[in-house]
Amino acid sequence: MLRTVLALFLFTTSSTVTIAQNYDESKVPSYVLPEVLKTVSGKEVRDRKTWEATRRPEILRLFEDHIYGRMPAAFDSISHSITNENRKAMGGNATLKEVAILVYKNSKSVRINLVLFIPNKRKGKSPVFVLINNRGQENTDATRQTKSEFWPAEMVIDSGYAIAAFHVSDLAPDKKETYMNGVLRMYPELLEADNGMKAIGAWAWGASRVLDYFEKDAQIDAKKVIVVGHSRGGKASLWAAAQDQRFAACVTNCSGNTGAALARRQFGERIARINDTFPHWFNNNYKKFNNNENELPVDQHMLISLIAPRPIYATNASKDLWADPTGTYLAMKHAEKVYALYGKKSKLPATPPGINQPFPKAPMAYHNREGEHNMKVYDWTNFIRFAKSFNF
Ligand code: GTR
Repeated sequence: MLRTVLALFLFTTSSTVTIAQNYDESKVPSYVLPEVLKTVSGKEVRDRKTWEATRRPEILRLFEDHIYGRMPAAFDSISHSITNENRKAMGGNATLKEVAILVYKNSKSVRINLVLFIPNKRKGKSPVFVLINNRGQENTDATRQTKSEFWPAEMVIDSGYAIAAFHVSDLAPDKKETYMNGVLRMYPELLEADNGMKAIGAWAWGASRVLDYFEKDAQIDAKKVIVVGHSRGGKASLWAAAQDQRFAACVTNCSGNTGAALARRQFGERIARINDTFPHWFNNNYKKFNNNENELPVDQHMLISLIAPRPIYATNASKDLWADPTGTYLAMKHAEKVYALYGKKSKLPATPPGINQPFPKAPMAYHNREGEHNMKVYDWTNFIRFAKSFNF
């Protein structure tokens, strides 16, 4: 409700947006999705080899150039230091590590502050859920004085998984006036280019640097990293997993427009609105698709396809029509054929399951939780079931 009111408010105060939001399924226009298994030159993709050699790189480049922006090619160095360690955190159940990850390029640097809890009862290296935190820092409180359903660390530890988080502001402040005061200071050429990354790209890049750290932590299994994000963070978790294939699995919670939902349905939030309200998220080229979804050379099912054959979990919330639950489900369904190239059969039913009917199994998982736009214990309970379904 709050989001609907907000949408109406933004609509009436915005100067450039001219189209009202549609929440009526019967008013979804007819559309034709770009074919995921046909190359730009028109060749059908029938096998994994052609997908990996030709079509996958093509699609990745299209997403970079038209939506999320080109990512930094390299950096000069990366180092880390443990700023706090407690082997008896959570009443002895976990080891807490607070880690400062420093990345340098051209004598500029960013510092990513990672909070990491590792289960003490697990033998050997732990698989880990890492959250790209777009909400308040108190949600991932290392002291555990504040506990939040958004990041229910105790529950995840009790289930035998490590849980980590970093805040988006370490990479790019989430404001159109200041987003460049982070990673982009190191890459002025990307800031200037129409196809250069902005905040969402910077957040995804940060997730990859955290993965670099996991590769150096003897208690973490860096081949079992599940990247998690909610809403704008869920757009970033998808983009992180799409371009960094070291992420073993992806959770995209209520990610909506330019996340897991199909743009061409024009249901709920639209490209014009997201670009108008958050011009600092996606590259300049994306603005060409304001009120012009059908001209996009991709749609979001193709972003999900880039994650294949790795497990993916998309969610929605029943009252969060802004994020288009049906469009999210359809994007997942349209990506199934890429999973099939790898012999991975999706267990998702043909039509969207009802509210609170989770399908938390690899390779493709989905649920529509009852309630508002949020990430809650209900969601995390199913993310754990999901991780267990592929034996992490
Ligand atoms: C909204 C935005 C959504 C989503 C959300 C959030 O205002 O329109 O695309 O990102 O914010 O991040 O909670």
